[in-house]
Amino acid sequence: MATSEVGTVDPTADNKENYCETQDCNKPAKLQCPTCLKQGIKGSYFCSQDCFKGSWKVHKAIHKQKDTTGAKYNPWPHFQFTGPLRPFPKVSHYYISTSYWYIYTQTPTRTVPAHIGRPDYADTGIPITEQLARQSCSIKVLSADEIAKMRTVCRLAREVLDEAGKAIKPGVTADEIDRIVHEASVERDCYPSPLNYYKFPKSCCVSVNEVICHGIPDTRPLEDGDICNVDVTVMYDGHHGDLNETFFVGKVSESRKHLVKTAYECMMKGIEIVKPGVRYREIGQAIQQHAQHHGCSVVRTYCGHGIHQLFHTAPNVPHYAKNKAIGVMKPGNTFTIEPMISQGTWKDVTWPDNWTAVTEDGKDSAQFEQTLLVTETGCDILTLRPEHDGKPHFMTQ
Ligand code: 1AY
Ligand code: CO
Ligand code: CO
Repeated sequence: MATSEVGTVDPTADNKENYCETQDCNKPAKLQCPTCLKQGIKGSYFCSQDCFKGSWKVHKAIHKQKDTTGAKYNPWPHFQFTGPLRPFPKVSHYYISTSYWYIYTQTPTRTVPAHIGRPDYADTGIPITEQLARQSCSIKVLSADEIAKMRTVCRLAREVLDEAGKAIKPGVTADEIDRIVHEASVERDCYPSPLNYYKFPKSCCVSVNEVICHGIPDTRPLEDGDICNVDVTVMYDGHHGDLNETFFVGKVSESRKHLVKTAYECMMKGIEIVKPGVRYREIGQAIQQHAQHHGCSVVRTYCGHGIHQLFHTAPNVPHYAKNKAIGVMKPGNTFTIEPMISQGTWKDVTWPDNWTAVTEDGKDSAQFEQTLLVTETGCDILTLRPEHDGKPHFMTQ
């Protein structure tokens, strides 16, 4: 969709044709839910009482949506949300599109100063070198010089994540966390790798509650009791370092604590088996066994990955058992382990923003990630937290 100018007119004004909110119905619709009318929620319409009744279980979550502008909005009336989380509708900037009003829940794109080294996709959104490398699926063995650069960038990535972690508390928005990540990266002469990677619009991923991964930072304030994953990757001196942690926001329920602890342990179970000669496909076995033992499931769509001069490359590292991953670990390989562990189903659904991955059943999901270097005897965790014995934030919060 082409966006043109920033406007000052009421962006919630309804001057367009409306269609039934029920998934796959799409008939012209004029009926509005009485609760929506009372609350001033725009964008939600139904063609008939039957569709309204059929959609009720999913539809009613919008009534609980929090808002600071007085304007509630359903941005994707034809998408069946799986849980209570919604993209946050606060209008800080909005754009007039040619065909209809579009409310932006994100703030404008941030820029990186010209003196900082940029990946090939920074301007085009297309990671050309990564796509060319995809044809050969060999796993790179890094030289001593390249390993030194990986140690440096992974230390910097850890510093950036720790800065974000300090800011996490109820009321802080994911957009503010993104600003902190962006500024902490730039202060260290790093490029925040997610920015414009396949056109991702922000500098890190922030994934709350039922969001599995790739949440786009928006202006929703974190709420007491949320679990919030921040995934940071930075590029420095031509190399990427990648890590993420799930944080507690205020006072978190015991069941969420159990999920986050299990996700952390799953990552550690995977890391423990890493040494030369082990097959990449064995990692998933160790992880799924632990997840299942604690009543949790393992997401299958998103995997760990090789990382060095490229953000995502060979090997592909599934976190589930009985996978067919290719390759044997060799000293000098660098890759991530980043299991996404869910409380219900392992199945994922992607929001219409084409990024936000959520659980199909709307139950919570948690994740941890480290970048690893295979050594002669095992592995070094290049993104380990230097203080607190390397413990993650949720254990020391
Ligand atoms: C990812 C992507 C964007 C990401 N993370 Cl902001 C951001 C954060 N995460 C993971 C865990 N990308 C990944 C992976 Cl494994 N791989 C890159 C992958 C992808 C991109 C977006 C979402 C998910 C996965 N790209 C694969 C596309 C390859 C298509 C292709 C291109 C050229 C030749 C053959 C195939
Ligand atoms: Co990712
Ligand atoms: Co990663």
